[in-house]
Amino acid sequence: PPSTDSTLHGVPCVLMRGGTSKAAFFLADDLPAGAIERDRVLLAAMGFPDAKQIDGIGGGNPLTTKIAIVSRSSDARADVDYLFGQVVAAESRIDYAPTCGNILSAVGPFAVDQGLVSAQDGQTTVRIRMVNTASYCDAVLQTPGKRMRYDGSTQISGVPGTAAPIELRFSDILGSSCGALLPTGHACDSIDGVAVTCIDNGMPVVLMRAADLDCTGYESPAELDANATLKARIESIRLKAGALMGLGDVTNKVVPKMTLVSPALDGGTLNTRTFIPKRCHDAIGVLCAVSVASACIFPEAVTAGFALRPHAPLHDIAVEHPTGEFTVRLTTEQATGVITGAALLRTARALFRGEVLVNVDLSPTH
Ligand code: NQM
Repeated sequence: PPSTDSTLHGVPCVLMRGGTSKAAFFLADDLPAGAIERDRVLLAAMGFPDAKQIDGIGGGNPLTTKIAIVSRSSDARADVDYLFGQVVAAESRIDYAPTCGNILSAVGPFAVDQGLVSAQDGQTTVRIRMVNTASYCDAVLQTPGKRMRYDGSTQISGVPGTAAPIELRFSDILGSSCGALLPTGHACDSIDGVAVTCIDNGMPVVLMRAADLDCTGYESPAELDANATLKARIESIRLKAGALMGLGDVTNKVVPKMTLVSPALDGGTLNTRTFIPKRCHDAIGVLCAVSVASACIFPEAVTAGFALRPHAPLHDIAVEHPTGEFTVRLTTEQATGVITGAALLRTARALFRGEVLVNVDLSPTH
């Protein structure tokens, strides 16, 4: 039943783990229609203004301060629309510029659980439109008896235990935010005297060799976060790269992401440390990993010295990160080497369902 308290208003909400991130999921119809009113409700639900989000359900870390808004799609190519929001803690603001591939993995399960799509007996493919970047993903779910199955035997780095596999098959993600896979027109540029690869296969990312920034690339996220000189150098490169990539002034945006690359340690293709963009990720974002993997097919990219993939129709590229590895399967056109698809496995699950209570008035202002 709805809250009876006169100052707290209940909004239906499901907290979901998607891959290595967590988000509050809402049906679009349960939120105010206007963007300003909607964001006021969402920020109150997460617990802003306060970096720890002590008065809300946000997790105090960018990976657990995420929002997903889902609705039936009017697009013939999709079953559901997924709008992602990254809460920017320092500014009590929600950035809708990027999408998020980890949270994307929970969109299919949420859509089935909420009855937005009807499940098949066995497997169900949910066609998702990623509204932020106007791109598409097919999520293949396990649905025996036409019900979402969460348990299974798939293990992903950074998540304890095992769960049912969710296969994400992306299409149309080349240049998702920047308009081109190589938005500067080159596989390598020099910014502040550092060689960089600016790339966007689902997520705008700037790759830099760790050694060029006086790091090994094997430091822990905490060590890197404590290195103020390094972070200032990365932010200076990011602001210039953002403009070169056609993203404009990125001072207040959470893209491009910044990835340090180095040779693999554990049999993978390459090793990474990613800033998202101010704090070091404990693992790596899904679409960030797809973009990093995509750089490995270019002989001019900063990865080429240790992670160049020869011309082939199929590439399994293992991206190592602080808590394990992430394998991205890229398909390329045989003749031209042009990337035609990307696929990977994630797991996800519902954590709780109910109402989040907010102390803002939900009635329309006019
Ligand atoms: O790159 C973190 C995450 C992400 C985003 C971030 C993601 C992606 O791990 O698609 O998944 O880059 O802010 O959830």
